Amino acid sequence: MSDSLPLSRRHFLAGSAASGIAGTALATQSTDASPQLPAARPTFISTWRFGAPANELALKTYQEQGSMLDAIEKGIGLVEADVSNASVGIGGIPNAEGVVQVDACIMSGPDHDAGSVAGVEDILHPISVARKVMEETRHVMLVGDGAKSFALDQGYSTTPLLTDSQKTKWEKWKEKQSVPEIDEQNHDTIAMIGVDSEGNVFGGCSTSGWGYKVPGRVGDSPIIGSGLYVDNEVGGAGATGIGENVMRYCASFMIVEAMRQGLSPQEACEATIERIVRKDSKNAEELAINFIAVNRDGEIGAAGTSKGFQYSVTTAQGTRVDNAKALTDAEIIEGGNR
Ligand code: SD4
Repeated sequence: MSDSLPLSRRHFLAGSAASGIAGTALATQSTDASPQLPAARPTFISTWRFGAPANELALKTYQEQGSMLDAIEKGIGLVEADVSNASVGIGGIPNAEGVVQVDACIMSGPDHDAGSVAGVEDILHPISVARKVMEETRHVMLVGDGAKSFALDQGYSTTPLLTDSQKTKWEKWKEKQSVPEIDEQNHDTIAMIGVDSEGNVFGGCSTSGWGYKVPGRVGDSPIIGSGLYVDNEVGGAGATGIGENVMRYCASFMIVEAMRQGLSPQEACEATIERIVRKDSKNAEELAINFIAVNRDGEIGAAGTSKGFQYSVTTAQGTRVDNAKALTDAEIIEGGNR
């Protein structure tokens, strides 16, 4: 069984190309996994339903201020500040010691620059600190206490990220200490990719990671090429799900490289999932990996091994929240090699 990515385009998504971005307001959820929306620029695509208001803020920021990095930072910052979101920023599920440790990264396509922080405590906007790492240091990634000190040096203040309700849940968890599944309720990383009106590609990703993780555990989200990757010649991709199953494959990088070889964003997401599922000892469901992608033209794609994976896309025409195509083991095995 071949591991190689396909070298030719295949068109296996049919019937959904005509579905447009829904009107003005936030969207309609379509039932037919229809990621083939008309390409438009600027475009913002992000993981999950809560990506919709984040995209809208990103688009507004870009339209008003002209900066895609501001757009990505503000859009993701909205989700980081949302207390009700249990896997990003404040309100996130803590680690096994009851401490919220957050991860984030940002990438700028035109100069292929990147910044990242991991395992940071008490910082409300890790995406902003990741941007500072990119812009103010000669490094790409800072972790733990060093990242926190850097944030404080840059003028950010500390904010307790553990909410009372997450503390209560953690205390209950501690009694049992069972490893929580990453499922539909426990799945909230935001990865966002934006393409500006000229086709330049930018992206960011932010998470508090796997709930009750071993202290110090870092997932895919802040790892360039795993939870996020952009290449200005091609497009970008981002991930959500069990980071361990994404980072072992540099999956976002793999998707971007598949697009470079001529696949559409949708085909690239699916081909990458198929390649991982075929190789891995875990089945599709156990892998729990979900991806979004967009190319320079603003064409989008999304696919996952989790049935409930939704993504949000925003252009000047409006916002749409959609179910991503779910790839099961059976489909992948029946699908043959691609
Ligand atoms: C992680 N990928 O830390 C993140 C978690 C996630 O939906 O995306 N949850 O592994």
